Amino acid sequence: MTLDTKAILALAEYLENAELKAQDVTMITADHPGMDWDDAYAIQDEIRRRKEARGNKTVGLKAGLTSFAKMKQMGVETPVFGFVSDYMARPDGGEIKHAELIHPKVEAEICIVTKAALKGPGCNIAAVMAATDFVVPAVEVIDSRYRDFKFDLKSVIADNTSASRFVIGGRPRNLDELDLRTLGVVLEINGEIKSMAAGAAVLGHPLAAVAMMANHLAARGQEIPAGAFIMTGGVTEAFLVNPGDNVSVRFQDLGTVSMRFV
Ligand code: 0L1
Ligand code: MG
Repeated sequence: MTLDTKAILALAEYLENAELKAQDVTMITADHPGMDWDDAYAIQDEIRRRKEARGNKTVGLKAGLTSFAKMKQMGVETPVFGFVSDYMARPDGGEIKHAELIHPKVEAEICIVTKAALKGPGCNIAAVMAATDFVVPAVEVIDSRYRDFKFDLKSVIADNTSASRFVIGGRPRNLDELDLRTLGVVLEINGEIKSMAAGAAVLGHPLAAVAMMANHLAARGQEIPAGAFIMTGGVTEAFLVNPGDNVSVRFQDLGTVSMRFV
C-alpha cells in the first residue's frame, strides 16, 4: 500500500459521492500516480463499508472486464472485481431512471448463485461447477464515475468497477441443463440487434471468471460464500443508453431480460 488511511477514506468518499450525486469526476490516479492494487481495492472496500454502515446490503459479487470484447473496448488485459448493493437492483421489465446515473451502459451477463463456499488459491472451473446452485441471466448497467468513461484499472477498481444497477430476469437453470460456452446471447436496443456473443467470450468459460474471483479473494484472505449471486462479466461489449431506450437481451435456454430507461 502506498496511501495512508486518511487518503483511502477521502478517496472513497470522493468516489461514492460522485456515484450518489451522479456527477462525474477526474480519475484518481491523476492525483495519486503511485497508488497500487492494494490501495485500489482498499478504497473499494471502504465504499462497501460506507454503504453497509448506511444499511445497504451487499447482494452480489461481480467480475468485470472478463470478455475479450470488453477488454478490447476498454484497452485493458486484466479482469477486475467488485460488488453490487441491494439498492442497485431493478425488476425485469421495469424502468431505470437515467437521470440518477451519469452515462450508463448496458452489458449482458451470465450469472450464478453458489450453494457452497469457494476458497482459493487453486480454485478451478470444476470446483466452481461443484459449488454452483443455479445459473441465471442478468443485464448489468455500468456507470463509471470518471469523466467520459476514461480510466485506468486502478482507478476503476477503486470506483467499484463502475457498478450502478443490475436486472436479473429470464429463468434459472441447473448447470447440467446448459453448455455455458456455447450459450448464445443477443443484445437489442429499441429492437435493433447491437451485439451477439456466446458464453465462451468470457475467459473461454464464464465459470473461469468465478474461479479467478475466488483466487483473487483468497489473496486478500476472503472467500466466496455459499448463496452468493455472482456476475461473471459482460459477454458483449457495453452499449451506451439514452432516456427512452428499451433494452432486451435474449439468453439461449435462460430467457429474456429487459428494461426501459426513462
Ligand atoms: O462490469 C464491468 O465489466 C465493468 C468493469 C469496469 C470497466 C467499465 O466501466 O467498463
Ligand atoms: Mg459487468
